[in-house]
Amino acid sequence: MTGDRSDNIERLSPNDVPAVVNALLRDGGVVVRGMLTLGAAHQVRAEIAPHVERREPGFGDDQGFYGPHTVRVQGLAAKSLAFVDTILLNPTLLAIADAVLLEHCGHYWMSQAETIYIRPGNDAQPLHRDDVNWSYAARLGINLQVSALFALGDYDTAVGATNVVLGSHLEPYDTPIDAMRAQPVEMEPGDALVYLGGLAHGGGANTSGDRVREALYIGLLVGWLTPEEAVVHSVPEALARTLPARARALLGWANLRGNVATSGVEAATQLWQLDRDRLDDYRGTFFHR
Ligand SMILES: O=C(O)CCC(=O)C(=O)O
Repeated sequence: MTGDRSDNIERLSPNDVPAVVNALLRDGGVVVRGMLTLGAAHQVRAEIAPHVERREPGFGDDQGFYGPHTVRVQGLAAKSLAFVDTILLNPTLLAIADAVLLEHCGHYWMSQAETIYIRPGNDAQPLHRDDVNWSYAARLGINLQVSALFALGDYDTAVGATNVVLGSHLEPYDTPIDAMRAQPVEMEPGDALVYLGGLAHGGGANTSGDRVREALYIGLLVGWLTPEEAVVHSVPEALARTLPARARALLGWANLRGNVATSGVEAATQLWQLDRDRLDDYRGTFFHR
């Protein structure tokens, strides 16, 4: 499927998390080969397929950025248990996020997860840094978000492989992006492009004529910033009760400790609470109040 690769992005095994983190911090993005098994990629794809079929391509008025021929489905935890088991709780992804984000927060949570299925005829997306969503915080010059784009199917240049500008995460977040330095990152199904919120990137143009680029995006964000997707509203209480505690917490059904524990007081702080009850105690008084 993929031909000669002209990019120079590191391609590493999910079993060597320290090497992945090292490449991520150095280059801003890294490919983790086989981060999902092929079986898991097929399962996730199959479970979300009916939702993708029902969804119109495009996204509100902002067609240029989100793509008039791109299908984006969110609320994935309520649509696919395979998504929860193999992507949200992916042990490699969480180990990377622990290493990168816990330096700056007590907890992180999911900012957004969505399909990004780029159909033929969609132009390349403008290059951008995701951290622009949190521009005040981006000025701090710390890592706010770890994201991954999982290849569920074809991910070559003709279908719109993601363009990245390696090293751009080291520049201030509002530095103009040099498109001449962008390179497409081709992947095999099951591979993931893991990248920092400061990396300039964008979906590629789909010039294939007859193939769809099927990617699944997930972003993990420091717990003191507001997620991009209103995640907790898409996970009903009945479902939240059945999920593993870690999944519940990542989806906003748990209290957050915003700060790194630098003192006893900060360690005790509890954000995202209701009437001082613990949101993560599903046997407690929070539900059905
Ligand atoms: O589809 C891609 O490869 C990147 C998508 C992206 O960066 C976005 O939609 O913000």
